[in-house]
Amino acid sequence: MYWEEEKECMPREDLEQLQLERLQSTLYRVATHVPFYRKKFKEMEVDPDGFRSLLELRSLPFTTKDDLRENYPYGLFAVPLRDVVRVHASSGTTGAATVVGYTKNDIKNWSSLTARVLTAAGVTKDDVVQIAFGYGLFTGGFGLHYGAEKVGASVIPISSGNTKRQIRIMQDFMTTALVCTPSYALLLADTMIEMGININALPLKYGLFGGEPWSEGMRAEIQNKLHILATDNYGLSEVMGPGVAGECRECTGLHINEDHFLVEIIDPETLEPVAPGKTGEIVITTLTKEAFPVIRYRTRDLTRLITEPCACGRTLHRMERLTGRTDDMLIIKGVNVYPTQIESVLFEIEGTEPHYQLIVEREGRLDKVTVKVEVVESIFFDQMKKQRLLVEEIKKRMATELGISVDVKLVEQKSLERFEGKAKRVIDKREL
Ligand code: DLL
Repeated sequence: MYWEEEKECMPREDLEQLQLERLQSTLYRVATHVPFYRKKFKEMEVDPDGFRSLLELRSLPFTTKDDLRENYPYGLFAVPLRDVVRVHASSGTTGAATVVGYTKNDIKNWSSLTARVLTAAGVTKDDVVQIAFGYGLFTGGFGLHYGAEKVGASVIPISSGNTKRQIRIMQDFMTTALVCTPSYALLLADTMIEMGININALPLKYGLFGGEPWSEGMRAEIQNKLHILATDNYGLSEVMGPGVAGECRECTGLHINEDHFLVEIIDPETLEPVAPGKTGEIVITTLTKEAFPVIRYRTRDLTRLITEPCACGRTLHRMERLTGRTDDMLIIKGVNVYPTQIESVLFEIEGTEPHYQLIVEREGRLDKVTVKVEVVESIFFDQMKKQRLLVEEIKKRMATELGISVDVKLVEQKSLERFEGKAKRVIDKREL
């Protein structure tokens, strides 16, 4: 049930002591080997040798995606390249790629952490794990692959894409755990339904999904269609990749691997910590990374911390499923909303399909959003009246539940683009 019980269930006091010691050695490492941090520490008068308490974390500088880009490709590495055994990169949607490296030891830790995430979701050595994340510079495929092997499961490194082949392999190789993005899981499910496959007869038991935002509604949809337990896992290449946090079978938030990552939740405007339990940007400091340590990395991801004990027995704090990213936020007639909130409302409305797209345009200083949503066949080809009622209902729910007014366009089933990796739900036509 646990991969590393002694770490995952550590008394908080011991964990905090371990975090402090690991932070001290990380600070020493970056101050000695990374000119970028040495300079920053000097400017901010940080004495890495005099760091005595986790409360002093706030005196340390932040690291941003721009800092990574400015030091492209290897400028922030803390070891010589000869000690780096693996390089990954995140393409991102804008700007230069960011490059990250791993020593042998980093790969060992990474494997243990993805093994934790897989174990927490229920995966054991008796499972057949189909990894439908891309293998390559993206961290998803390789990251979870090494963890699944460490668990001792039989791993199918199929990588992403080729949906029909994924399904055939899933049937023939008797896959019990599927690992991919939630949107791809849904595409696989819909394709199987379309092909008339009896999903109930498949041995599939678990789905571990991550890499992109999704909602509770989407979880329910995937669980119902695939007859599995679907858990959420989170990570980002800049701090490691998958394995930063993952849900246990209670599905009440993602346990953060706090013995390797120190997290803070800050207000992205004031950069001060938010009140306990409040939502803000998660900022992560790596505690064990050798090749590519980062100090107070601004993830831009929004979540809140759950510190109450979890029924599973892990003492690691949890983060709530991500609400969105600070850079995804839409301001619609003055109201701040995230695409995931729109998704949650759509999922509750009868007659709509779980496929949608948000078209964002700018009118003056505000965003105008058109929600394109696929509807069930009976409505699409039915009388205008039913369609009108559905449009009205979506508009009304968006207004009452999110306080926003949107335009709604009903579209035919399968008319919106499907994705094999991360879904792109927002089409941004603004010229910012
Ligand atoms: O997506 C790492 C990963 C791979 C995580 C596979 C989980 C599974 P990047 O490509 O660097 O790394 O993208 C990281 O994706 O900052 C979030 O905005 C988003 N993201 C990742 N996991 C989740 C999740 C990988 N569970 C960025 N829920 C992050 C919501 C997620 N968003």
